Amino acid sequence: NELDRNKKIIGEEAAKYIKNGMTVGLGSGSTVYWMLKKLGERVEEGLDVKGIPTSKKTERLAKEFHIPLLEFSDIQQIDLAIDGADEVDEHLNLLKGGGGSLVREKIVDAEAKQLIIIADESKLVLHLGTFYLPVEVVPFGWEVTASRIAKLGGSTTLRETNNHVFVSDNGNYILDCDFGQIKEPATLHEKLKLLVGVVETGLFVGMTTNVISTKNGKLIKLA
Ligand code: DER
Repeated sequence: NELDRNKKIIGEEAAKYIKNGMTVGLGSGSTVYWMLKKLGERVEEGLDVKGIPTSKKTERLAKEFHIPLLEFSDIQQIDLAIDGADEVDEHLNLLKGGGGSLVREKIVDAEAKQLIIIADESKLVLHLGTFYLPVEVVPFGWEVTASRIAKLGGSTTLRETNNHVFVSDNGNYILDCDFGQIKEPATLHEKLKLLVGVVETGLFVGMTTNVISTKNGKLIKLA
């Protein structure tokens, strides 16, 4: 369908930015899927690249597409990371975590010399916050962490999948938080990070300078 077609052209475009010899941060999500597929084809054609995955799901896909993988202990630097997003505001601040991989994504994305975000036109917003903000929390005492977040003005929902509490790749829980429109993402992120029990937030502020998206189904690039 239209959305998948947009994700495919964006993901395949992003794969072109990967140069021979690079160490690449491999993001997570359904747009990244198309980048991984195209990267796998380029590896089959002889491209020399090493990937560092941002989730177990991405690790599985990379292996399926024969993309060589590295552990953090093996790498000198991450030349480029390519990742998805749930929302992108006009300052290119991001709301991420819809797929539950925000902690490993942020660790890899923050380490990369360059971060390219691949997000179709449905993700481009004036203000972050229409999509609930995922916050990863330690399971122990998550209830009191949730009430601390509520005091900041965010109503929280413990994320579940198939009627079970969702557990991240890091063994933590995710609270999906409704803060309404987030006009000051940096401020909210900092307040949340200071709360006892909070591991990481889905606010990726000032981390990217390049977004590949679409407009009426045509590729556009935001810088
Ligand atoms: O969780 C994330 O931040 C992922 O990047 C994901 O939400 C991206 O969304 P997509 O599956 O629509 O690409």
